[in-house]
Amino acid sequence: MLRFLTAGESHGKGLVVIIDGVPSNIPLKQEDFDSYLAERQKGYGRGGRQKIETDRAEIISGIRFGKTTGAPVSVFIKNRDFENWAAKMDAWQRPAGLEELNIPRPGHADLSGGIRYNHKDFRNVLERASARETAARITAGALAVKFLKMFDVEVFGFVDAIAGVAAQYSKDAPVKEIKKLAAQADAASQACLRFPDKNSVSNVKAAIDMAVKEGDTLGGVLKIITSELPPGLGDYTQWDKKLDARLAMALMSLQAVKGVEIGAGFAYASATGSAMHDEIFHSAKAGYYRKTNNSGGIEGGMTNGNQLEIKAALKPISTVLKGLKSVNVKNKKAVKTVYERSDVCAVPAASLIAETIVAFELAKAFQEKFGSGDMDYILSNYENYRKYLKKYRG
Ligand code: EPS
Repeated sequence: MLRFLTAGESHGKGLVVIIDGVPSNIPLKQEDFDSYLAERQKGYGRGGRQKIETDRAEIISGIRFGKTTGAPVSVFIKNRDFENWAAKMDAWQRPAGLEELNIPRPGHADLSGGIRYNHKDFRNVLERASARETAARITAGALAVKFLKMFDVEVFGFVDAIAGVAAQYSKDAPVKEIKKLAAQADAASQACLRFPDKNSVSNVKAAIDMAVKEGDTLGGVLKIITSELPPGLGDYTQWDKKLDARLAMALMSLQAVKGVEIGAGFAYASATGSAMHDEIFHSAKAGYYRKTNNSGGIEGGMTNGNQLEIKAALKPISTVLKGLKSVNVKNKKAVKTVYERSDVCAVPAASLIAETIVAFELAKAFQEKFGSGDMDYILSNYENYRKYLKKYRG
């Protein structure tokens, strides 16, 4: 089974990811990892930390002469900022006079994590809860993206809305089209926003500028779409095999995500069945097909052959410059939170990370259906399945 674990602190030596169950003979280049790492650091509204870091994937194991070997792939990503934190993050010696962080930030893991692990110095919590962890996670996802490309599957994560400014685009547009729209808007605004609407991208930029000015932060909605997937990935027979459930869990694990919606999602709840369900048609050329995709490509916990459409809602970053009411846990005094350098809006970066999170879950589903071990073996099983699908559709 394909899986990964990450370790590392935001201001520690670096981040580590171990990806287990990787098939052999996936061709990879340094660039396949580093392009995702570099893109993750971009995004209008990011904080000062990204000027310090130049994230690069140092391959420790599992790749030889440009191909995966089948052994666990392990990767190290150095934190350049560690130089400035070496004493404060030392494994053994506490520097004399080091101040503790005793004021938990509302919205962050600080207080709940402090209670969970019995810390009153919240640095022990925030270092690991920080979204810096996604630098490790995106590396696992980048490998999954490469795996899916071998099946001609593309995944794209982009920004659907920031601060209530929603992108206007054709909702069922394919990956290629949305990618083009997002690139056009980025070029028009001279900012990395991954927002597929050049007419209102300046409003998004202005909303972020305003939040910076007011010492506040912003959230938004991100969307992930794929090219058409083969039907039958995932499973309806057991709760933890359902693909929609697994995608939702994986996306909810991304820092700051508070909601996940598949296809028309919440709109189903206030509509009639006859208005919403994607009716089934058949033609000799197309086989079974739908004219709508309200299901977001998933029915009964399985892909139905349409493109996947998932949204996630991101809360505003919880480190807020203007400060929020909190309590000093040492003396129980009511205080305002103290500002630590952070992002103002991380939705564009989160949309890219979400792209790789979805890719990883899909790669798992492909492996479950078509096998593990060697890539040639997996691809030949996939070819057989495509023949079976042709026969089935008649
Ligand atoms: C991040 C690095 C962090 C934050 C951000 C994500 O760096 P620093 O704390 O040194 O500024 O900018 O983390 C958070 C938003 C958070 O809430 O922890 C990164 O590399 O993505």
